[in-house]
Amino acid sequence: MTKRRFDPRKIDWSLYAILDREFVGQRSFAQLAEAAIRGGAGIVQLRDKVSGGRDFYFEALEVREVTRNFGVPFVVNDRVDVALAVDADGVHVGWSDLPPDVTRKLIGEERLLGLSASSEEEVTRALAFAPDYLGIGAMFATATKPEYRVPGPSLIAKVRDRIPCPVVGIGGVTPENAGQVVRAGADGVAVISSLLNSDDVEEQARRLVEAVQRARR
Ligand code: TZP
Ligand code: MG
Repeated sequence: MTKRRFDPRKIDWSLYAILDREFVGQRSFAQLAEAAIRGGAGIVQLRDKVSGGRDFYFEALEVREVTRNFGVPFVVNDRVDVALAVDADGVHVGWSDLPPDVTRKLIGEERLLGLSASSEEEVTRALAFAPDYLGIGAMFATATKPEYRVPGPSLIAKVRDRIPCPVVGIGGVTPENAGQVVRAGADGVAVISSLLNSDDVEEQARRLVEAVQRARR
């Protein structure tokens, strides 16, 4: 594990901020990344399901600069090529992206590999690839990914003991329900809409972080 630039055990997983293209509006990626980090996000992901490689690359460069200035790890969703092009600190792949072992081969040992799971079977499948962290969801029904299964926080409670890496709960998480996710055994929460739909992303990040930390005590 010490081969990674960012040791997964030392990352603050409380709030894993996901900057999704479709929620940016008139704001810039750089502005949102900075607000999320100032509010306490310990890791930042860029997610773009609509742009082509060119726009995705320039967005990633923008986020890359901010995360580097703050010393916070930066993960690119889906796209290994974009991650390598901007020298991101990690890649998150799902089950319709490049296979995890192929992704690992391409990104090397110094970058983080994140995987998704939405069932006990997917947890087992993911663990075979020794991911640096797991995103488990959906915790709650969410319009951001409406077709996704909703196993809820109880899935985390069921599988936590056999997962050796950090776990973040994802899907429909808000400051109001984040505590349930942490009490089920998650190290933190990964959030898009509750964070980016706010006019004050920094303050909303703070609310999410506080909810997570309160639940840990
Ligand atoms: N993966 C599982 S649920 C989800 C993703 C990307 C959507 C998370 O977005 P939101 O808006 O925080 O529910
Ligand atoms: Mg994906």
